[in-house]
Amino acid sequence: MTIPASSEQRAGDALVVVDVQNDFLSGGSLAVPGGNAVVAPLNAWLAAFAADGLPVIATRDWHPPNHFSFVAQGGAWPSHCVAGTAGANFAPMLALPPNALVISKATTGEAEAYSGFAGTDLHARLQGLGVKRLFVGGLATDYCVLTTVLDALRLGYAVMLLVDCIRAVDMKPGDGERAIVAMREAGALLLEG
Ligand code: VGL
Ligand code: ZN
Repeated sequence: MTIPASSEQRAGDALVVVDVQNDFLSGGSLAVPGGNAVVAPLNAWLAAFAADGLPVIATRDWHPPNHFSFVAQGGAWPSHCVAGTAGANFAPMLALPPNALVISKATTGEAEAYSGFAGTDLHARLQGLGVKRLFVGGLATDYCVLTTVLDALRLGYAVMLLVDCIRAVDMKPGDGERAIVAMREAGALLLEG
């Protein structure tokens, strides 16, 4: 069951844009298949949240050059989203408002943080803003979106998953679909558009 996009944002909502960074887009070092396709629908949500003066959060992978998740350190991923490099920049076409709250994660050598809540002050910041419900889109469905959504639900937020605004790595075929099922079963509502 997917809710049509006519469900509107309201006071107490925030939009969370997960890791829409150059390295996860086409030509990037860890390009997510179809990743570029999230930008246009996310821009529509960004415009809607901005028009209503509602908070926008942008998370970013922000790794040191020797992050332990990189192949050179024995990890699983090619080097990606190294802090301060072009690959770590938000996609230039992503229309983030100037007052977007940027949350950097996995910023030290030995810590992984797929979730925007892991090792960050995101929860405290949202509480300070009186946020109760999160609209979540971005990359990648089966890693950072999945873990961010599951953490949010555990922390007591309602979550609207923007299914047109996410794409999966699909290291194993079906990972993205399984992640969506897991988020839905944990309590996320799926929202089109
Ligand atoms: C991510 C793999 C490694 C993500 C981050 O943003 O989903 N995936 N680091
Ligand atoms: Zn990473």
